[in-house]
Amino acid sequence: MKRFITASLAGLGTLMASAVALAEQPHEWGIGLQAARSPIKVEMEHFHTELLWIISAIVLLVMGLLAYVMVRFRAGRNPVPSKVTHNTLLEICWTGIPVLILVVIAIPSLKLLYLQDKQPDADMTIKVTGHQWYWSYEYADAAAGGGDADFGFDSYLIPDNEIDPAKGQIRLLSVDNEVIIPADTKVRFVITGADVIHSWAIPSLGIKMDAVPGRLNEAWTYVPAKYIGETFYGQCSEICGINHGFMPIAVRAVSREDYAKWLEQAKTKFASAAPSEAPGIGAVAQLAP
Ligand SMILES: [Cu+2]
Repeated sequence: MKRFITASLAGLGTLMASAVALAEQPHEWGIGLQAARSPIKVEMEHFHTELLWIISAIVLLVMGLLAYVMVRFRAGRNPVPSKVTHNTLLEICWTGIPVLILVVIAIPSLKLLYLQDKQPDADMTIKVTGHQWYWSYEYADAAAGGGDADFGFDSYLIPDNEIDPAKGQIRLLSVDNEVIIPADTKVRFVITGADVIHSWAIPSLGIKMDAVPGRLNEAWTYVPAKYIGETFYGQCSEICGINHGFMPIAVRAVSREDYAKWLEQAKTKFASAAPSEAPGIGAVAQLAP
């Protein structure tokens, strides 16, 4: 028993340590939501907690009623059952109250959906394209606050045998080219697919948006300055083929100054490496009679 407690405490210690160090990525034994790093995710957490209270209250009420009925109206205690089948007031209540609960849930839910949906005054836009099996990113009006910087790059998983934990790289989550965004900036993402449907999802930013060929979906984020230097990890969240599990997403927030510096380097570094054409669409066109 003593050993068990010691082991549990040690486990808890590691768990808490890892929860601090790895807040913006999945970690072992994690059961809660990933730590919020954007205003949308903060709202999502609130909504989640609110729903949890409502659900718990309903479960307790129904369980209590069932227990009461089973004890109070069992055959031994209630040998002659009542023949009543209708009760107008009761029926109005058990229809009306659930409707009210649904309305109470629907209002914040819709507010949150519209908050996520569009960001009309975004400072910059990044186009995200899902491919089998990697992501490509295009910085169109990438200079925050105006300016022009047209370039793009592909972002691939770092294979297991090249992962370097000393550099903070994480198996199945780290990529060769991270998406760099400035903190304290409204960043709009327009998301599409080149071949099949993928989904661009980053739990800590509260983003999960389908990448559908022939369609531009939208998402946005705003990372407060206190999270500068953090990397937010995500994975493709729509089964898209054999390597669906091997096209992770890594977004890093940097200061506006560092972003400007990175932008200068990136413009030359990625100038020659234009993002790949959509191979899926080309292949289909060739197959057509
Ligand atoms: Cu995918």
